[in-house]
Amino acid sequence: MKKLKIGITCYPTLGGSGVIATELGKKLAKKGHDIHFITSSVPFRLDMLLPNVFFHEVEMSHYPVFQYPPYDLVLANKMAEVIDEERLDILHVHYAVPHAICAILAKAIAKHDVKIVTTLHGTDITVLGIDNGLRKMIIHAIEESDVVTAVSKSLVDQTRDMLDIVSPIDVVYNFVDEEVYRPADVSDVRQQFGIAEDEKVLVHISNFRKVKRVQDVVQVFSYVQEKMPAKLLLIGDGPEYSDILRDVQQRGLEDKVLFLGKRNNVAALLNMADIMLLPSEKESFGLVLLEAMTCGVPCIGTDVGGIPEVIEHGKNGFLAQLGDVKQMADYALYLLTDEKLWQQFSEAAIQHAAQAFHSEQIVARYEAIYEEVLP
Ligand code: GMT
Repeated sequence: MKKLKIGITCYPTLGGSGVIATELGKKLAKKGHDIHFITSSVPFRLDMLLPNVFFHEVEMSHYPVFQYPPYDLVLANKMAEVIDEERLDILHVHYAVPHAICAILAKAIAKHDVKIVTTLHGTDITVLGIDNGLRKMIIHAIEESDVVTAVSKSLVDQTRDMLDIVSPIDVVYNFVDEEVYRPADVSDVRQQFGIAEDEKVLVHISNFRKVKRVQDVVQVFSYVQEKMPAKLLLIGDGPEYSDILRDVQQRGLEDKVLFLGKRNNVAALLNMADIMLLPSEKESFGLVLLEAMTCGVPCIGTDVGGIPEVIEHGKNGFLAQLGDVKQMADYALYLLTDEKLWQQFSEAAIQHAAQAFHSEQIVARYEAIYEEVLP
């Protein structure tokens, strides 16, 4: 394939969409494309040692005349500059609002022609789509992009239902870097974290927003630890943190629940785990599920959004109805009390992740999309 000049805009801080955008940029750079990140800070997983990866900072000045800092306009201006100076072929933006809107504005300003690829990640549709203050803007962003992709079939259906969109939306699933996420012996890490040999480990990773239902994770764990020695790793931080901490204390589980805060590299922590829990109320994909599965950790999630596209119920993990914590605990106990069955699920998880979501396959899919849209 012809080497392309690709601009990428995402939220550079922690979060699945930022991770995907950054990993995609890195993989594309390794395939020889020139990658230009146009973001407010260096994406947290970006390895700036690659010679064909560039970072263009969206710098915000604080003018007292503006009541609100005009981030979107400054971003659009920066995008237009980079499109012209670098003669970008593609501007791949993650999130309809504001990033696709900024890209559309930048394209109108720039002299050089560029194609806009927009990837929807979920929150832009499931939360912002029902906010009438942004609805028309999101529809415009989707309709005016040259190509729109979404990270699951469920997200495509939701986008169509909620926003009456008829233009095509391609499903391109998420992926992980298999060199980082893979099964590994981490007995030394288990020791460092004070996990005894006979203890089972449950793990949950999220940004502790209400939709993640971390309180359900704690309830599931509470049932499980009554039946066997176990620890729960809670990785991440966010608005629900204090309530969850209080809940854990009220249940007397402080010694068994480890709050690990935000972590950049979670592969070693995942490799300590026996089960991943994701009882979300909204989830367009659930990248942490794939991270866990690639390490051979079976997952239990809710039958919500894109989760059933990732977990195969009864094969490599389990799906339960939203809020059915007893069922989730029963599934966990079922797996944790049968070593042979757990092993079978673990292998099936690794296999499914490699077959359905391998990075090579997904990156090639994005390249094909870029090629199709270019003149
Ligand atoms: O889940 C979040 O709150 C973060 C959000 C983001 O923007 O990173 O995640 C969304 O995008 C991820 C990457 O595609 C998906 O794996 C998550 O499922 C999706 N979150 C929701 O749909 C709530």
